[in-house]
Amino acid sequence: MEQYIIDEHNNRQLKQHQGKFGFVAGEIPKAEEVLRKLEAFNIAIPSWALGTGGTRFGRFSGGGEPRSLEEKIEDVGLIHALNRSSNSISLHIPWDIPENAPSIKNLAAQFGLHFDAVNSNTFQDQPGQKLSYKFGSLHHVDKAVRGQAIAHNIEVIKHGVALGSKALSVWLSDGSNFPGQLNFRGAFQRTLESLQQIYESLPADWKMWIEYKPFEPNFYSTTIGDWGQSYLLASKLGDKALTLVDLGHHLHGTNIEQIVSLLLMEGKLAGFHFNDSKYSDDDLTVGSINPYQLFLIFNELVEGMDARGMDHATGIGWMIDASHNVKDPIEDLLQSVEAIKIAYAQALLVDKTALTQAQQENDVAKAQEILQNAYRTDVRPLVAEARLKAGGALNPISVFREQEVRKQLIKKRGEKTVATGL
Ligand SMILES: [Mn+2]
Repeated sequence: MEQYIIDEHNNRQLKQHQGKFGFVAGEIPKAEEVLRKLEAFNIAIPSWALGTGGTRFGRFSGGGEPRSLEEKIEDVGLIHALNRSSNSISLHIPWDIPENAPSIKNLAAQFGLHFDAVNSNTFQDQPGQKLSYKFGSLHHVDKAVRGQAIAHNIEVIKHGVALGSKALSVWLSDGSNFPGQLNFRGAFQRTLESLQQIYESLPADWKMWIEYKPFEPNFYSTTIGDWGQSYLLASKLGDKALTLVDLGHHLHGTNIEQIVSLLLMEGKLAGFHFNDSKYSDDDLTVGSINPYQLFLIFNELVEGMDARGMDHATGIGWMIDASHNVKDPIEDLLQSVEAIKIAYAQALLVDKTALTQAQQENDVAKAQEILQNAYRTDVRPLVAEARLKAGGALNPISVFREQEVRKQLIKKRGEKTVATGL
């Protein structure tokens, strides 16, 4: 995407934008500081979100999907050029094994991108794989299967080192489908021992992010099923191990913002996988179902990070983990990043002094007023202004559509391409 195209689009919309921005900026204190923080805030794009998602029932490609890691990087580069908020990509091994790491790193740098966490995969059997993960990987009763899964994770770290990543993200599907299938303590201990061996292979400046999920693909128990189990593992492993929160990995009604608050308090929050859901792990566009919950989570993040003097942009990992079946993946990712930045901006507007006082006085109605006053502020012109200042588009999706980018991608890559992923 040539910069002049974005500039021309911005010039056409500038007057209208300035009117809206001037109004909001006049209403809030410290607008400049909010803009600076918004400009610094980036969210990593997962390599598997650039193709159309599917379910076990089917997959309906929208065409022009990236056919290679290089094309995935090009797509993230386009997203970043439009929103100036997606300056990194998170790779999944083995779907995205870099054949030539220096040239991949170089290509990413040309788009202003670097590599976020690398993700291992022991939830599927790969072609030619010696032993099966049908009954789990790091928790498996057979030491040889565990050894294979450990070796895979160490291999993923090596790929990450070559690309300049700083974290290994581990999500295990290990669990059981029926009562009696598994000894819970045994499964936990074996998982811990396996993770310890992987942990020993982490470079000094690396982290291990341990993701949890309550169910699916197993339907009776999951060995790392909730934040407590992840936290227990991370605590036993050491300082480099942290708990990763994926918004879709909770049962209905779970108070995710409270989990976030306590993990931050303990210095054990690795970061986020953002998505939204109506029923369970739906992987819907961030903010599409419950934007208020997203705001409440960001409110705790901002408050908790400030309490520990952490940098919002770099203190923990920020990543989208979504996969959608009916939208253009690039448009969906632009929407997700926008929703995250809106929630972040709203959280920055919360009057903390007044909220603390209301809490101290048990003034419940006042506390709610303070939070909802921030939530109900239309911060979209602030987010747009931050994007404009960074060289992005006032309306990224409009540019994507005006330029008929998907049509060009289909012409170049074909109608029937399928990106590696789920
Ligand atoms: Mn996830």
